[in-house]
Amino acid sequence: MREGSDPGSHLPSSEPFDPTAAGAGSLPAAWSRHWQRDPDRVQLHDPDHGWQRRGDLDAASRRIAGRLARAGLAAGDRVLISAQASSALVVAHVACLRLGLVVIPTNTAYRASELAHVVGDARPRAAIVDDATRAAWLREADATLQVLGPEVDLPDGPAPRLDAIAAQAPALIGYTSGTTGRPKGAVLSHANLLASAEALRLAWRWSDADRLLLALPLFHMHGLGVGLHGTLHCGASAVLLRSFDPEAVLDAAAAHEATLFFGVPTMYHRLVDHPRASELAALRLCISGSAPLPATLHQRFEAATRQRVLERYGMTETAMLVSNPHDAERRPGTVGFPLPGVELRLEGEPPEIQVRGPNVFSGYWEREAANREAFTDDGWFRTGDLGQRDTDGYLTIDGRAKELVISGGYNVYPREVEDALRAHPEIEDVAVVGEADAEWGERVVAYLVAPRRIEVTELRGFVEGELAPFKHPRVVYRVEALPRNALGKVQKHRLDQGRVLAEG
Ligand code: MCA
Ligand code: AMP
Repeated sequence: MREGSDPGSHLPSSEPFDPTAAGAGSLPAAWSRHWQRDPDRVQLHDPDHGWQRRGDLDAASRRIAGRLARAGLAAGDRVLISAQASSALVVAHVACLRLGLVVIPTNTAYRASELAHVVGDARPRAAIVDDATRAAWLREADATLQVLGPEVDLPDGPAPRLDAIAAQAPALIGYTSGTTGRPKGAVLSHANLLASAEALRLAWRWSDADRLLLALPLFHMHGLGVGLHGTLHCGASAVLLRSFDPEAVLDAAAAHEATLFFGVPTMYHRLVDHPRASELAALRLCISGSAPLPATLHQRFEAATRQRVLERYGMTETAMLVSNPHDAERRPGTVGFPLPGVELRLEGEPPEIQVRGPNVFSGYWEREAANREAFTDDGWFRTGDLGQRDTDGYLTIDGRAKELVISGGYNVYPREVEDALRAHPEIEDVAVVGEADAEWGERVVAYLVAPRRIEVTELRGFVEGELAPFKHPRVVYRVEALPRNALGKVQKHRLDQGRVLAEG
């Protein structure tokens, strides 16, 4: 640890944290200050279109906002966006926020029924998608929905009023945490997202000289709220990759002299053994999150690349919460200290992590009962994660009170998978859990009671129309019965103790 530094504060000695530092109120109002100050600096690179300058993003998003406004969309309307990373997608996203529209980022792997759930719940007026099949599914879900491509191919309109939305207005609805079967929408305001971006700017010493290698999808908080919004907030630049491929990451890092890489642990697992891994030594900072980074992988990665990965912890509902320090020891197996503005407490037995701060969302979209459960009476958000702090104050996440499997950084809600499997005529009883896996962190496993052996391929075929492939069970155990307590509730911690009749 550097002498005199306080690893828990995260702050550079000269700068205090002010959640309203971005000042201008909304995300795009804060970003546009950079666009106006120096429009010629490059901002985003995508493999098809090359570099886009700040001024290009300003002008292109202004034009798309004009089209959306002419098509009748107005502040507060929801727009579902589901597309692979590209500069067109970024322009469309920024245009929506500039008009005060509320973006619903949606996984491109979703199937018809998953999309129909989001459409039915959030009632978007428009959707922006990059694939004809998903476009058709969306039209089936709501015939009145305006379904557009990422280029928003509509007639231009008169210049609308931009960047005028209030800080407290909603910016995103992120679908997550389906303990009741289907995901619910976490509503994040511009102020929530600005507070988080400002905390990260300070804590990670993120400056306009940084260049992020962004191989994460732009439909989750990690790629979108941290990677893209952070880049725009700091006036920095980013290189977008359509998908994650270690070779492409290494090539892009070298070609564009990247300084930052953000990834989920599965990405670090795939990079660490690559023969060119040592090239990553040229980066300024590597950050991991969305799932636990095993301490052994942290150490192997350092040996291969000389990078001490900085692990951090966040949630869709809160954006980023806790981070290892930039200047002091980055302790493997821990997530570090609360970020500037975030208050954290450990409550109950086993201790649950509860949080408060300007980054924390105000509630789920139209879910009063869920909101009462999500917050304590004195206003703290229950994360559902279990944790403890070591004697130096570093937080470790050592379990989950909520039922959740995290596979490759994607959340899978066992209840949703169980509901889909239960529709199978021969499945009498089913329980879905996560099993440790070196590459994915956890993999989805189903325990079935059925009159015959059902192979995993058959099971996957059965849920194909209902569930995105990353939610499919990868292993199936046929068992005599599921262990239940006196109240009839399945005891998931005892599932692996029963007699297995077949495995597939
Ligand atoms: C892909 N597959 C997966 C996953 N991803 N299976 C299980 N879990 C996954 N995460 C399967 C596909 O279904 C397919 O299998 C096969 O892998 C190859 O698909 P492909 O798309 O080529 O996979 P990939 O490109 O290798 O994807 C791996 C990945 C990706 C790059 C690690 O999963 C990924 O981008 N993960 C990041 C997710 C993320 O951004 N999470 C942030 C959430 P088959 O052919 O058999 O169907 S935000 C969050 O958690 C909070 C706020 C936070 O703290 O950040
Ligand atoms: P999501 O609902 O996709 O926002 O996922 C949030 C969840 O991811 C958290 O509640 C944690 O369970 C998990 N998570 C995020 N970052 C980490 C991390 N660094 N270590 C362990 N779990 C994490």
